[in-house]
Amino acid sequence: MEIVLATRNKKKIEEIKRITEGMAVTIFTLDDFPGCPEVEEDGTTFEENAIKKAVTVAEFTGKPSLADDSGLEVYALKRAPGTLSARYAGEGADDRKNVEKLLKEMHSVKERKARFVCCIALALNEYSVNAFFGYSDGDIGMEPRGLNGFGYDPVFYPAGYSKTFAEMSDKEKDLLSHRGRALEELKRNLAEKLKDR
Ligand code: ITT
Repeated sequence: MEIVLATRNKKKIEEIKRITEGMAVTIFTLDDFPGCPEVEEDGTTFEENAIKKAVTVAEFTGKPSLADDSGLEVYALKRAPGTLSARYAGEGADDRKNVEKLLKEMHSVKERKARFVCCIALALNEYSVNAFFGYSDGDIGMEPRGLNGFGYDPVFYPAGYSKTFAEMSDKEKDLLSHRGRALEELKRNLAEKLKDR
C-alpha cells in the first residue's frame, strides 16, 4: 500500500518511518507533492486536527494518507500545552523556546505529572478515515537533559525511568512513546482487517 505522510515535521517522519519499517507500505512525504495545501490546525482535539490533515492530503494526492497530531498535556497546567504544543511559545517558536517556556511556567510547580498524546489518522480517501491513539505517562523534569529526539523529549521522564526520552536510544523511545503505541494500534487494526478478508 502507498501512504503519504501528512506532516512537515522531519523528526515525526523519521520516527514514523522507523516504526513502520517491515510493514508492506511505500512511504511518500509532502516533498513528493509540492503544492499540497497547508492545513490550519484549528481543531480543539488531537483527533480533529489529525483527521483534517489526513483528509486534506488524501484528497489532494489521491493516495491514502497518514497524519499525526500529538502533544504534551501537563496536569498542573490544566493540560496545556496540549494541541498547541508546537506553538506554545508563539507562532514559529522552536523546540528550545517551547521547552524554555514550559520550564518557566512550572518553576514553582511541585506536581509535575504529564502525558504525551498521539492521534494517528489514516485516510484511505476523503470518505474513509480511522483514528488511533497512543499515550505515554511521565513527569516533567527541572531542566533539559539529553540530545536525542525532539520537542519536549529533554524534559520528559517516562513513568518508571530515571532518564528522559532525549537520553534514550531510538528503540527505547519507540517502545514507550505515544507515537509508537498509536502506530501499534494501527498495525493491529490493519492486521485484523486483512484477517477478515
Ligand atoms: P505537523 O502538523 O506538520 O505534523 P507539528 O510539529 O506542527 O507538525 P503537531 O501540531 O502535532 O505537529 O505538534 C506536535 C508538537 O508536540 C511537536 O512540535 C512537539 O513540540 C510536541 N511533541 C509531539 N510528539 C513529541 C515527541 O515524541 N517528543 C517530544 N515532543 C513531541
